[in-house]
Amino acid sequence: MNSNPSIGEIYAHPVGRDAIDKVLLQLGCDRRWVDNPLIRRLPLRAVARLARPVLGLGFADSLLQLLGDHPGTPAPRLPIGNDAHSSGDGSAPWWHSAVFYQVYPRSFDDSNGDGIGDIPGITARLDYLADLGVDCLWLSPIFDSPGDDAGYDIRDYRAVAPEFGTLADLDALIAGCHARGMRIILDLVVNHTSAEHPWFRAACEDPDGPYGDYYFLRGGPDTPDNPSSDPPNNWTSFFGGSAWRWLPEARRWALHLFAPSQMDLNWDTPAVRAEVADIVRWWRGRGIDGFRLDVINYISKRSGLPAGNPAIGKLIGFTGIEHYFFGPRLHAYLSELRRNGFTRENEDPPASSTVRERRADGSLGDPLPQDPVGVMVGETPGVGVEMGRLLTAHEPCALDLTFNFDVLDEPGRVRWDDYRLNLAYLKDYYIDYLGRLGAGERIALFLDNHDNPRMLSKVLGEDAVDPALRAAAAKALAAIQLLLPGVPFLFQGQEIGAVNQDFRDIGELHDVESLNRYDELRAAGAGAEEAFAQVLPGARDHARVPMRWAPAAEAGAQAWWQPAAERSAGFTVAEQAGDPESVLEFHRALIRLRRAEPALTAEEVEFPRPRSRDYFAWIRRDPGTGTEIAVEVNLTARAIARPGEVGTSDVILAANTAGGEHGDEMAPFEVTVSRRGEAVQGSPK
Ligand code: TEU
Ligand code: CA
Repeated sequence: MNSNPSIGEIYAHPVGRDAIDKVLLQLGCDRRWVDNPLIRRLPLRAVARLARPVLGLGFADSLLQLLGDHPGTPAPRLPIGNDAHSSGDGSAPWWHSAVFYQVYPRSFDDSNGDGIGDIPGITARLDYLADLGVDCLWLSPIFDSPGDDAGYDIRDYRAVAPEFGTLADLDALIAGCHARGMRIILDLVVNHTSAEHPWFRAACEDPDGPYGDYYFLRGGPDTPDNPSSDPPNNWTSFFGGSAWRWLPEARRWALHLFAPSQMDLNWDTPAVRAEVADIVRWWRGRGIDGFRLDVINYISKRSGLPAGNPAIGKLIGFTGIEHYFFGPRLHAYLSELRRNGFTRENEDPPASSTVRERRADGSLGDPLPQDPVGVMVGETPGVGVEMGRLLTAHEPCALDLTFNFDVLDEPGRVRWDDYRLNLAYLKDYYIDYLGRLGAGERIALFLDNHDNPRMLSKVLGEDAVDPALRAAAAKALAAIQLLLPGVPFLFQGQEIGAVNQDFRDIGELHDVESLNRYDELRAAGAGAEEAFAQVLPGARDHARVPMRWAPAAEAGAQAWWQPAAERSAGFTVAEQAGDPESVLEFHRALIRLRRAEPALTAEEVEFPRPRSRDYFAWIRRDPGTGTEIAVEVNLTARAIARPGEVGTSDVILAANTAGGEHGDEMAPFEVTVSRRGEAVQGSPK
């Protein structure tokens, strides 16, 4: 690319397209702006000059540097059936049609009453998860950790934190999953370790020794004492302040993109990459089926750690991010890890256990051979659609799936904003995202996780106090997440319509990010109430409260490490189980339907009425039989007219119909799933 390409040329580059889309999204502008041919012809530098008040100085150079790191034309796509994504025999990999379920162990089930959820507690709920239809569990970190970031600061990658149980407990959980036809993946947090990890201790003791290069230690014996000197660059931490901490004992600065005790690993050091691959192989041997990889797109930092562009820092909220969120060697490091860590070698000892086959009718078969490649699910904040595709669908193969976080907020909004998310945004987002995929590509479908307020609360706001509306909207979200093409990741509590918590003051929050943000706001002059109000909407604690198994448990709720503040009747597992109208049973029914209908895990999809703001419909098609399944969702809390041409009267599943199935009107948040094609034309089912 020349030094002053046109907007169109930038947009033709996958990384350029995502970068422009990101800026527009951040500014709350319509992405279709770039479709204008006049704008496409404009030179980048001219646009950057005009937009200087927003983009600041040096935007064009930063962007071109980023593009220069990555090949402009994507390498050939991996053909399905003949690639690292396949099951080894040429068929599609298991996760193409799987439903994942994220467990937040600290708040799932507490087996010994110490107020902290634990591994035996999860094991005790495996029948519940299998009945729900889950194919694969993902556990947030259960490793030994000082707990400065709820376990995302790991001290020992091969040990279980004592509050969660023992390695033997984990082995039992793995075997218990496999026996029920479920796989299990763990959380690989290897952008950073805890400062208490032996590697970091060794690095501090001898910064010039072998472990010094495991981290980013900068400065030297002559560096004047902090705080009299400046940190090595202007990068900021996601949890506030500088991304550098002074280590008086080592007389060095150390990089931490997150909390000051989460030390960034230097992946340019081959020994670091070998250690990570070893950790993965070790867990694969214990029967672990893969990993979710924490902030994995941050592992490759630009050489020399150059200063971040302040304007980009202001726009995105974090200074320096352009030098590591899609770093120069990211793809190379991930494909290497796939090969050396996730891929089974013939000489590897057999895994302790492997998953039993689970057939479409739910019955169980024999244990399957271990997957040739453990699944790699990338947590990739900031990665857009095209970058995600580069990581998942192109040679050499890197990740299997990525989480695209743009789904969580409307353009121009961030997590901390208190606003009502319009479901029409989800519709636009998915139509665009799915429309950009090639054959064989899959997206991760997620709406909630342990880092975000509940999507249901974002959609309903105050109206979530109305139990009927709450249940109805929860079912509409479930239909979107479980019936669109892609791989759903449910987060615990979604299946019972969990919402945000009525936390009253900062004393009720535990999360490092919220507490730091609060302190920063206070330091900047905000009053206690005002600062709390600016933390609450985005607080990660909302999703981290205990799973509500039964109302009775609330008697002892105070005993939990984080008591749930939200206690409305009707939103516990015990109250919903067996009630066909419940949110829980609707999830079960949706997952059962996914399993039974090949159309719902095939790729083909069509979106009738793409521009409607209140009606979202899609038609899935089974290429084998030609069977079509139409899904219609009323995205609003009002009744709307039903367009006639999409659904049929052969309704196979519905929710919120207000009694009138497939009438001319759709009730608030109504969901209708109906069969079209062959079966409708009379072939008896
Ligand atoms: O989160 C990464 C991340 O970028 C955000 O989603 C994060 O929640 C933060 O709020 C950014 O402002 C992952 C984990 O999911 C999160 O729990 C950890 O705190 C973080 O990485 C560090 O390991
Ligand atoms: Ca416990």
